[in-house]
Amino acid sequence: MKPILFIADIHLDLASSNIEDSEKNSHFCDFLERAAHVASELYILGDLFEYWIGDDYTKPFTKPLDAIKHAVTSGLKIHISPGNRDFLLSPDFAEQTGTRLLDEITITDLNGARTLITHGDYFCTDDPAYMKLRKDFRNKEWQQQFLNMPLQQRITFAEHARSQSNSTTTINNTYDINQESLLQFAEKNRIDQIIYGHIHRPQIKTIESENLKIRSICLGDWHPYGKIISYSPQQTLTDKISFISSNDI
Ligand SMILES: [Mn+2]
Repeated sequence: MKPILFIADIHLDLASSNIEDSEKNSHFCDFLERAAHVASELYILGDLFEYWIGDDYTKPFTKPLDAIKHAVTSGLKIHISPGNRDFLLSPDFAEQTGTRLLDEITITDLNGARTLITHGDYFCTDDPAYMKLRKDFRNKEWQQQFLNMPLQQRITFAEHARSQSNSTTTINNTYDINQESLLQFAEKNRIDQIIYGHIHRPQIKTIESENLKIRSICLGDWHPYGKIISYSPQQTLTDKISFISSNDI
């Protein structure tokens, strides 16, 4: 059986003229083609796109969208979690691309290990301002109002939100998920491990409290390559997991 791949935070930005962005875009398309041969499933854990502001703004993304469709047609199952940049990906998008949109909090069984799969910002409870913003953005009425806005206005909004977010998340090294919130959730839901992204600091570690121990796997963002995880069908919770480069698939 083929392995399952986990990636996050590709932040595709097709509107950008930056050389690294265009390298990343073509690397992502190549990666998908190779992944379709070597893997059975691919989990994209949020922020596939730098921002997603509605399904009427797909034109810049034609190449990666075609690459996704092609990989799906070749037999790769693709699951996509909503990130804080692309939570507006719609069921229609999933249908068009043949992918499956995951709930923000998804718990799945990986060879007997109950695994929480999520973008990660759900647990950034140390930042109350961000949590408030997050709540507003997830509000269905707000989303509908936003999607009804003219395209140019939505682009301006997203560009502004991006500059705000860049100044807090990537520059601030202390930005992290709150371990207590995570452990509370893990205890309540009997989680053995979490796989997430968002923080852009790839790391595999054990997080524990008095009565609980979980494995925490934070994936890397892409520049143009990303640190990703390949989960083999035999892999159990006690086996060592290590990162591979998206370029080595
Ligand atoms: Mn993110």
